[in-house]
Amino acid sequence: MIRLEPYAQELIAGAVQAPHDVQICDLAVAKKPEQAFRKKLMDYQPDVVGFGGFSSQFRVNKGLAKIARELVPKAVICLGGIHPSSMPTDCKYPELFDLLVRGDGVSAMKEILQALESGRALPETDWIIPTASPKFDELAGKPPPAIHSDGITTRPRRDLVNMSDYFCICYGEAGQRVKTLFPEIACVRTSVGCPSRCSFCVVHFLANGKYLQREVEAVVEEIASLKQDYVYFVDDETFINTKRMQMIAEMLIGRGIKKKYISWARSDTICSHPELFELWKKAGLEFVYIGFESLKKENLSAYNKNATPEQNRKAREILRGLGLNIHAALMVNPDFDKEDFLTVQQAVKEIAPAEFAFTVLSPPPGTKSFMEARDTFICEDPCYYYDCIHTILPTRLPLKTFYRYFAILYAMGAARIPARVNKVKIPLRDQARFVMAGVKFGWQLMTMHRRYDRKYW
Ligand code: B12
Ligand code: SF4
Repeated sequence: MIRLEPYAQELIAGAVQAPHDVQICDLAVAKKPEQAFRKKLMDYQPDVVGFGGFSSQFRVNKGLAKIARELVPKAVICLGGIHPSSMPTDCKYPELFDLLVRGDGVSAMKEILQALESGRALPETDWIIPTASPKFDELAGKPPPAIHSDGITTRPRRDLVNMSDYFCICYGEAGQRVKTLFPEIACVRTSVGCPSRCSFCVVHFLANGKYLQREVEAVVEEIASLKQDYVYFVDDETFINTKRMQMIAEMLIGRGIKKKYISWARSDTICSHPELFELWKKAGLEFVYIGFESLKKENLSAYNKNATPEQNRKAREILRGLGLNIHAALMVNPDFDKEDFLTVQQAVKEIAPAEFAFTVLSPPPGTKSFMEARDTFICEDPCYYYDCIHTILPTRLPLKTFYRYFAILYAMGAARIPARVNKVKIPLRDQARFVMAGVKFGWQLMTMHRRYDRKYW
């Protein structure tokens, strides 16, 4: 239950300079998305239409591109973001998209606009690929080019969206009364890429194995300019360079910038640098997201997590000791039997209080493991189902039983959120909103098996 601004689109909009203009249409916040999209196209009559989003949103993007072809037939239509970056050959629809952008969209958009402005043919580079190109089929399994520095230095155009549409969950501190459980939030990116190689993660493929860091001054400047009190770091893994993170915290404290921060961190980093998290607590860090994945050694080794159950437990102790809220990400393997689910239940009890997220281990689209598992998928459109909640691999337990156990985990997690355990006072309307969303999600999980062929139930 967190909704973040369309940061990628805001950055790409930053590439559009006068005399051109740009608008963002975030359909995630529209009440009637298709109608909103049609209206935007008719009113604005764009020359270029760009789509982005998760792999699971590609099917929706195809439908929207069809609408764009009908309503603005002369517009150049391009598709960027995670899906064409990881699975370009899946996006070969010349009737819908003119161009694919793999990797950085900021520098790509600059090139596309320059070409259109000067009447040149649409560009064809390593990262801008016309869907009609004969070279298209050679892209299978190839990572996108590493992100260009433009993609990390450009200022996002937050003025093009309504920032009050975006929020996080804030659980406050023990005994505190909070004004809202869902404060407004802004995103800030400080780096791209991650040197770790967790087997289920596509980040190193997307970043082409590189790790790019933004100037600390620029990061602090962007944070200082924000109207929002909360900041979510949309890095792949924020605390990789601990010296740099120390500098950022010191600059924030030195400049008296008072914000609250949400960030991902690895448990081994927390264990080896507890003093850094103490410093960040002073700078305003409130919530740490950790990919614990499991408290079992063999699972962590299988995921190539490069962290141990002991480090996971110690990291939890350190953060609790500092009074920081924890978001604990735990992984469920399609191969799990009843006993394995009970082990995860045990981990939930041990880690609590925390906000819990459970994901189903699924090979990421575009990677070698995805291609290798292709014949075993239990759904026709695995990319559409790739949200780490739907399984794309066969489960050992019948699907109905699998998702019953999965739903139990979420119910156990919801009963152990920091706000409940710390007795934080939350406005009644926010409590109701939280409970309603939980009930809706629980129902979706309990009926999840119905989205698959009956033979798997
Ligand atoms: C922050 C983040 C989130 C945020 C949401 C971000 C948002 N605004 O919606 C939260 C925490 C909510 C989240 C949730 C999930 N996430 Co997430 N998330 C990320 C993360 C770490 C960074 C994304 C980001 O904002 N980056 C900063 C922006 C600026 O970079 P960017 O998106 O890459 O955009 C650049 C280019 O791709 C390109 N580009 C992007 N769009 C477009 C469009 C056009 C037209 C053009 C030309 C170019 C272009 O230009 C941009 C600038 O250079 C990525 C990791 C990653 N490396 O992508 C995972 C990632 C995107 N998430 C992923 C997943 C699976 C999920 C979840 C399904 C997981 C889950 N079950 O909880 C959910 C789904 C939520 C949903 N909406 O359905 C996967 C997606 C894989 C895939 N193939 O779809 C990733 C890649 C992580 C991973 N380890 O695999 N996520
Ligand atoms: S540490 Fe996080 S971002 Fe890095 S590879 Fe592992 S899961 Fe991906």
